[in-house]
Amino acid sequence: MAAINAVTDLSVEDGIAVLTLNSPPVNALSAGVRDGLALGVGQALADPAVKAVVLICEGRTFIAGADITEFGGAQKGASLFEVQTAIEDCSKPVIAAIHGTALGGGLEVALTCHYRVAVPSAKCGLPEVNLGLLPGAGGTQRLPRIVGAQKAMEMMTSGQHVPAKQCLAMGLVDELVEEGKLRDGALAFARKIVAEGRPLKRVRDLNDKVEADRAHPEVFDAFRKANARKFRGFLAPEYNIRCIEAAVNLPFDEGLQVERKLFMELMSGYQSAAQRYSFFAERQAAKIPDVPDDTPLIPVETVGVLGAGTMGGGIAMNFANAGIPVTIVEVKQDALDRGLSTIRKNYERTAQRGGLTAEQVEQRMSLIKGSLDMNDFATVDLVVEAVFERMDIKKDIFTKLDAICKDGAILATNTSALNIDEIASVTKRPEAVIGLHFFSPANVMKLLEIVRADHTSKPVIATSMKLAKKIGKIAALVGVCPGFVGNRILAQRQREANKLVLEGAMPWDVDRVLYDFGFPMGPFAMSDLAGLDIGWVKEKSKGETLRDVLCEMDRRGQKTGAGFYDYDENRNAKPSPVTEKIIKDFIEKSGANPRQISDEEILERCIYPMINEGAKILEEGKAIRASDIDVVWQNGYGWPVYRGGPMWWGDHIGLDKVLAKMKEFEAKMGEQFKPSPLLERLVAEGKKFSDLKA
Ligand code: TC6
Repeated sequence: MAAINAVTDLSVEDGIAVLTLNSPPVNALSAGVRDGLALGVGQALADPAVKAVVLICEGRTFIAGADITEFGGAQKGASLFEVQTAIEDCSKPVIAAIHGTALGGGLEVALTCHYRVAVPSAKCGLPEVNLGLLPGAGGTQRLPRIVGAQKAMEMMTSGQHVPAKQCLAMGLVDELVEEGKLRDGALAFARKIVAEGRPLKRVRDLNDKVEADRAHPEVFDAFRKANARKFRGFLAPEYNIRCIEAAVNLPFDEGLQVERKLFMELMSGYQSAAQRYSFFAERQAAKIPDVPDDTPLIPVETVGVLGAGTMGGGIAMNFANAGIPVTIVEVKQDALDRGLSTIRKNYERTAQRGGLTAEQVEQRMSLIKGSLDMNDFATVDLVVEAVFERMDIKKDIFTKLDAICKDGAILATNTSALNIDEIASVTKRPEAVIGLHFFSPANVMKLLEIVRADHTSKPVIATSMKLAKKIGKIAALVGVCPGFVGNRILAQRQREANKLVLEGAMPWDVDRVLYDFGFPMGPFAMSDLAGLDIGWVKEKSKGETLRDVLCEMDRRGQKTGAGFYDYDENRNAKPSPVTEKIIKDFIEKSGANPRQISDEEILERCIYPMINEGAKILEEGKAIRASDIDVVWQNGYGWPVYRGGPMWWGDHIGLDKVLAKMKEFEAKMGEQFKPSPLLERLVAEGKKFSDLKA
């Protein structure tokens, strides 16, 4: 084998050249990889002994895409376009041999090869949409030529990774080869096509599919309409669709020009910058500066969950989904039965939608065991407590868990607000106590706030972070403070939303502004959905708040057909004249003058205090980095992905602007708008949150 450069080798076996890439971790198309590919194909072409070329990768995957870290920098080495032209125009067949994932630019390179073979476990996809982009290396023009416009739209607007078997059925892959024997299989395939004298198959020349699609222009608008809700606010899905329309309606080279123009527009916009940032933010969040990668892990083979309510049940499902047996303990049989039956119903609903087979439902249920006896936690490796949010109850439970659980077991609480140091203080092993704050519905929501208490040990933190990944969560490590990171910031937004309503804005005005910003719903619609009476006690209610009055009138949200909004039988919300009158009475009683509040003020009042609170959290060391706060808000609170997160958004709009407004609000409305010293300092130094080191 001869080295072409540091990341590429070329060897020739029986007339077949094997061009091997080895650029960990994911063989992304860095300058070195592009150079290696261009040179390697050139050498193979020049060697008269070579009859065909196999392109294969070492390590965990085929090329997983362009090197995202290079985006925005000056182009070095061969361009991707040059590489693709060298492959596509090569007069000897080039075969892509795929394992792991062929994604983005990786699949686009494979699409310029004349044939593609893959192992059954491989997957192919064009996930650029998730980075706010489109496949800008001909993918938008080549993919529809193989799979047709409809399938191309589905793949490119979802970014899904399509399993090799389906790729074979669609013609995206020409042959599957035996798992673990990719090299031999690809070489055999290459020999076969040489022996058969098969012609070079250039995807750009295939026109049957796009010509057939040209007769059905209606598919594009139908697709847009069917996905309008999902695509709301995002630019990239629409741009991907426009490129596919171009593939169908224009000659290949003109389609490429449309692709280039739209790609550049997306690449220079803020949405893609935010989405690329988010990609790295999620991965960064897994890294804890003082908990090194080689920190010993505690094996977690069995889990206990205390509480079979909505939260406990959802938490248990996460572990069962990952094949980890769970024991759920409840106090009363009927509560346990109800909890287990809700879990079963959830699984069955997924099965009805085609997400699970009946057998898988039974398999998961068989991993969940119900019990009324906490002593059944004696052998588990981790217990997650998910009961009432009351300190006395939690302390009692942790005293018992400490006595029951084996040495080395992790004792976790799902509290969303209580002081975990105080909970840990009742045990003889505070180092084993940690917060695992799941979000409701816990089997669906991706975020896991992992809360490190004063004495939590490094192995317990490292194990929790690893376990989060295993159960499909995105974890952020935070510190103990009221509401931790997510709810602490939420409280700022909620306070301002409530105040705005008492100054003259209507709940639906506030909701509309936040919805238009990109949140799935505003705070008042959210309260109606969750139920206004959560934490409300009838006997103690004195009609002092808007919520008190609404609850006293039995307007408790969607479930009672009315809350802040009125609801029809299909739960469609309408602004409520009743609520409006209550609000007006409230304002009148307070002696205030209602005023017209602009959408701009609503947005700034809701968002800027969140950014400011994030700065305080950073200052206090309750989050490791600004991007961790953004990970929390994107994955747990519906912050629009294309706006990065509150901290990224602050950087984007300018911290000086945020600071100036906070000062203006502070002067008019007081203390709660006091800018954090960190915000002041960053502005004084001309810096951003992203300049802060973890
Ligand atoms: C594109 O191709 C556009 C083309 C148009 C051209 C004009 N670049 O996710 P993991 C790093 S756009 C640079 O933990 P997994 C990642 O940051 C691209 N780095 O692993 C991490 O680094 P760390 C289209 C990348 O096994 C490490 O690799 N492609 C890239 O759970 C491991 O990553 C995509 O969007 C990259 N492209 O999942 C694919 N990809 O260890 C994006 C990964 O220092 N990648 N890294 O933290 C993925 O979806 C996943 O990484 C995966 C592997 C499925 C490939």
